[in-house]
Amino acid sequence: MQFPLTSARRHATAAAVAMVGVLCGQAAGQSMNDVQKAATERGLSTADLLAAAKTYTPSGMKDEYIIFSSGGHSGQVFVIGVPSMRLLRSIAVFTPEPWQGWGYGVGEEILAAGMSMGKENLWGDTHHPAISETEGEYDGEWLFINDKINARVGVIDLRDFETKQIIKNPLTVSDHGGTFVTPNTEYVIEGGQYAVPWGSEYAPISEYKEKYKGSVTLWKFDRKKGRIDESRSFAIELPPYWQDLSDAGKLASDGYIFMNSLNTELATGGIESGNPPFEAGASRNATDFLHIIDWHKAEEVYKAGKVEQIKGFPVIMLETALEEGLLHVTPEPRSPHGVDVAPKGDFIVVSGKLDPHVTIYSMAKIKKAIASKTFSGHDEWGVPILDFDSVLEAQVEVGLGPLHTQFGPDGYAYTSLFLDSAVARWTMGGSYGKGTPEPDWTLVHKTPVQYNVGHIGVAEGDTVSPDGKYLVSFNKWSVDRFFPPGPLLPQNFQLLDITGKGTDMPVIYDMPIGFGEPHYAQIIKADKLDPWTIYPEVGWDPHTMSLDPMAPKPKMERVERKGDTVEVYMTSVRSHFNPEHVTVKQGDKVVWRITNIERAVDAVHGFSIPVYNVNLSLEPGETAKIEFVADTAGTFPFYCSEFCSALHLEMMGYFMVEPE
Ligand code: K7E
Ligand code: CUA
Repeated sequence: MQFPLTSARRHATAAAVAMVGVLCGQAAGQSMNDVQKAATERGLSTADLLAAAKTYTPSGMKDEYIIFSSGGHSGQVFVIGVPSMRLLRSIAVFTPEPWQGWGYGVGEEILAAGMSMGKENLWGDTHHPAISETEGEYDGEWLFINDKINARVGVIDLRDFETKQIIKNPLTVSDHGGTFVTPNTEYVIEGGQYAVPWGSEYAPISEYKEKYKGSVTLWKFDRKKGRIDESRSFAIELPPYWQDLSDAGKLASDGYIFMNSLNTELATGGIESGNPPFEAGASRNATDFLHIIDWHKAEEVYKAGKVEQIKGFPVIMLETALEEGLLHVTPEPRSPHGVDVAPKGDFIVVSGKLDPHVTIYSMAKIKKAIASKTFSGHDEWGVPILDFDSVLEAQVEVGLGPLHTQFGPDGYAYTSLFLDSAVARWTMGGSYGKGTPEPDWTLVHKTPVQYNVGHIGVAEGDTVSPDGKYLVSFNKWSVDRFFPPGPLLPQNFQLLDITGKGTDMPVIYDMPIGFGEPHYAQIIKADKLDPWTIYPEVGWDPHTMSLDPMAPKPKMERVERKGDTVEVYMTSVRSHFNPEHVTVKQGDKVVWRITNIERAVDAVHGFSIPVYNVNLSLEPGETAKIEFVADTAGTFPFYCSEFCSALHLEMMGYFMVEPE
């Protein structure tokens, strides 16, 4: 039996058949008839087979691109291959995660550094990952991620895909417009979000205008140390709007930060007292303000010491920012969400959630308006408002609920439409014009997605040289797409093939994400990443990224008592720990060092102690140190929690705590 073949699809089918032929390898006894038969039995169309041929990744074949996706309120980052859409790992950042041994014996100090106001916080709400950049290109060395709920930034080393640092913003308690990096990763930008008094101290909401503050923080990244250097970082005070998404300028707009806002109405809510709820109060105005911040200038002002120390952190006060002319705003329609800088830095695209257009600003016109002081007025805080018409380049009607824009290599731009549940393709003008068959600044096509897309990611689509090829639609709802695993449904990542022109941009794969609610993601060419598969030397401490001189080595295993402290020097190798008996007295302090001395790729050992809430993941060469007080007497079989060998169940020992 043949699967249905429309004339329009005949060409595509030939390609599919050819590709499936290659994929099948024409093994003995197989033929294209078998492909047709299997497709018919499963009710697959020609388009389905073509999509399969474009995405099916046989065992051992590697992906061309890698997605780093935020994990939303799982507090983590996900690593996914494209086009296979296979989940390769999650990276624990703000939330303890036992498989990675994050927060169950190691990582506690890093997690603790991010705790707010002396309280334990064991989750995060990750929104915007940023791969480090060199000259506006992803360089694949570092990854940054914000935590919206507690205004924190995580730093992940892409040599081992592990979190090395968590920084708590001392000024504010929520962030959204971050993380974004400047073109050479000089700074990691973190915009505040919901205005609060400095340090999130108490002030009644009736004092909103006087006491509540907006801000943006520029964290200095020290590439050599691989850490944010708090001592060279600073913030800029902004009006108490809710700062929203931001992007760093590049090339034509190098040196600028663009940051949206909402609630320029300064609504303070209070539905319970008969006031308009925030949702109405904060979307009353037809426009909000795009902040345009000259960070080169701000850096000079900071270095000249024109700052105030607030909560021990240097802040360029709003007054100073205005005196120095480093802050301007311009109107943006309506309840803006995404702001995205075009590859050459010459255009800035803003999407207003309640406006069916994307609004495109020209950097050349912005610079001119700043120089000639073409203001349409000043806001309540005296911030000069650049005249909208004098900085506007174009508006393109794309559809309902535009959120985020990414760019292709060929003059197309793509915008997610939350309400339409679609991805719009439209043409750029200016220096990008004529790259496409269609006229400049024109909507070309909308591909429906399922459902309610938030961010989209195009391969390297926010760099100076987008690759195009693939677009991933990070959909918020999945409704009827998958088997419902209870009422909490997965999100849906849909892969689109954008190699075609015009209306040719089909969905070719659905990937359910059954963990957290991702927001932004960046997609990098896999060959730009060069991760380690084993640690460079036996006794490597991933937290310092250096050899630990105290790391246990073979033949130096021992248990040593020093007063009330018992020090354990342990090694693990298939399939035993050495030593296997560790006996202490109740109340002893235990310092347990353990090294995985394996050199084989993937020879990971776990180390878990019951009752004491310990689980480590020790990758080949890794050493770790855990410390605890043996306050509970008993007999505790510890074991290796990774199935590392045939005799893995025998990879155990006894931790015995003698009662007092
Ligand atoms: Cu649109 Cu936090 Cu970037 Cu979600 S944000 S979608
Ligand atoms: Cu080592 Cu199981």
